[in-house]
Amino acid sequence: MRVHLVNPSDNSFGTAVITPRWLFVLAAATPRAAGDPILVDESLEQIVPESIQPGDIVGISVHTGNALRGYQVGKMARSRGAWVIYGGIHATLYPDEVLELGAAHAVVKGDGDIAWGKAVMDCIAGKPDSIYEGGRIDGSQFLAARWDLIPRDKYMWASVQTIRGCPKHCSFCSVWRTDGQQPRQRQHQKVIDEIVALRRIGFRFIALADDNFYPVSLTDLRLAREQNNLARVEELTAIRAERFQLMAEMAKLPKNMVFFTQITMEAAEDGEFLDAMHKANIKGALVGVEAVTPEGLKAVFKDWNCSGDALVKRLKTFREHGVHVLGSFIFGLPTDKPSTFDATADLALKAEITFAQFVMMTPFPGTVDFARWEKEQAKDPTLVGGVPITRYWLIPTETRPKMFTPHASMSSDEIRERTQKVWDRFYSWRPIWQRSSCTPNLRSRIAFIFLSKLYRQMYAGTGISTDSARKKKSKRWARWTAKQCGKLFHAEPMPELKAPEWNVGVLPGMGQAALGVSGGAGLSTPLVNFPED
Ligand code: B12
Ligand code: SF4
Repeated sequence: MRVHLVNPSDNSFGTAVITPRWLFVLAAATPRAAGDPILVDESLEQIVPESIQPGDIVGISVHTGNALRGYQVGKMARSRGAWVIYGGIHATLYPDEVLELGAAHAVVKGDGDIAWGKAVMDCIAGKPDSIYEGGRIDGSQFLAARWDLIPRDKYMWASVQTIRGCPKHCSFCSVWRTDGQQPRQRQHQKVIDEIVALRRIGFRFIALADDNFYPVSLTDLRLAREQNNLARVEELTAIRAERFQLMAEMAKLPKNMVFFTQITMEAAEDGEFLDAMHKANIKGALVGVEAVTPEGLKAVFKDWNCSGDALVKRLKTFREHGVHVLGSFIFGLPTDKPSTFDATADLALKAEITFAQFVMMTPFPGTVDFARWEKEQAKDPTLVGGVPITRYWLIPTETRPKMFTPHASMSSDEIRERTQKVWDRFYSWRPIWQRSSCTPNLRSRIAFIFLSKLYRQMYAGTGISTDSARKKKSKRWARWTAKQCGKLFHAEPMPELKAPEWNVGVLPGMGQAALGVSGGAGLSTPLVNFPED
């Protein structure tokens, strides 16, 4: 009996940009009795059906975008006599759909770190439950990934998680509903140990797979103080102290490491935090700009973001503190007009952000937008090939509409074409060349240019923002570019790199607040500074 973990994808490029972290975390959660799992990431290569034998256990992760491919894999595995178990955000939101359409024996809802082990042992005993409640485990229980199982040459960036959950409540996002609004932080010692393990095997680029790296804003703290809510002030201060402790330890890691995370724009108010990020080698962050007008921001419950010139200033602040921005913009909001597209491109260029993504409004399950849309659709459902449009992920990609929610004044094609033009403008050679001047030498400049073009092409390949005619060509191009980029991202392994010696006696079972209140600093022996290489 073997355990297989499969990350489904219709698009295989042979090389991937970021490791799907869940694969390596679930590998760590796999009971020893089941042996080392076989990891299959279909964004590299498709699964070989003959590798599945009767009695094997197949774990499949599905988010909404890859659910249909996931169900194909599940049906194939079950027909070959395997136990089939699903997990991931989509399975958490639609367990019944997965059981029905994905040929599942079982579904793990929520976090898999603990529940997966039980599901595997139940399969070995021949009696799995149909639902396992993984829940939202505490940050101290997050497992470190099994990086010893990674095919090193296939990925450019590894991924390490430092925090889950987000206190905000944007209307297009499901994170605050599924992962909760209470930030769940991992102790910095565990994060650092994992980073050291990755640097040892030759990863120096690491994405922090966090929902929001800045969970406590200065405004949150001020409000708690004004309300004289001492318990809240203490809790927020503790979370913040732990963030600073993590960044202080990251700053002691080898200087050639590069980290990237996701953060809210509020962080621009907090120069101290941005400086700590810079020192920690967190060189870039995805910032959800979403819209450039006050009406657009209101429409997505994000009116705490800035617009116009104030927005340009905020985005520039990141850069002034040494943190590059990947700005994320949404098109197709009810408030968008034809002029919004050019205005957005102008702003992205004026704000001198390093990368940008322009996504079309997609109602993801579990979001406020989706609930509203589903309610509207219930009155007079739109069907595509017999499938309700509110279950768009079940429509084959060839016939799946590119936009689901009609816009009052623009057709879907118009929005798509205009979005495409914004991508083309932002990623044309001249602005890329200008932006590449932020790099320290020619080699990095070339890497930057390749990465910019790859980023643009990979998005085109996913169908999020392009027409099908460009898709085939861009897929070939992306495959080739990905291979070249892969080489640029390789670093010499550092097997001799020492992990710090933590005073681990106090770690297990420690609550987040307790950890931070004690300052965090007292827990660890200081890390030795590594020489710059
Ligand atoms: C980091 C991240 C990214 C990164 C890296 C992606 C990568 N290759 O890893 C980047 C920035 C590239 C990215 C891109 C996108 N992302 Co993203 N991303 C995340 C984020 C913040 C963390 C994911 C992560 O690695 N977490 C750490 C791992 C360990 O946790 P996990 O995946 O949840 O797995 C745990 C459980 O779910 C469970 N589990 C998972 N799989 C399985 C399988 C089995 C068998 C079992 C038992 C359990 C189990 O156990 C795991 C351990 O507890 C999530 C938010 C979130 N909280 O999930 C969004 C999220 C997954 N992304 C989302 C979206 C929409 C996207 C994009 C489409 C954005 C866009 N508009 O272009 C693209 C699509 C990329 C793609 N094609 O896959 C949505 C998905 C919504 C949905 N319903 O599907 C999320 C949930 C965020 C949101 N706003 O709602 N993303
Ligand atoms: S979009 Fe970002 S800030 Fe908004 S709820 Fe989701 S994770 Fe939080």
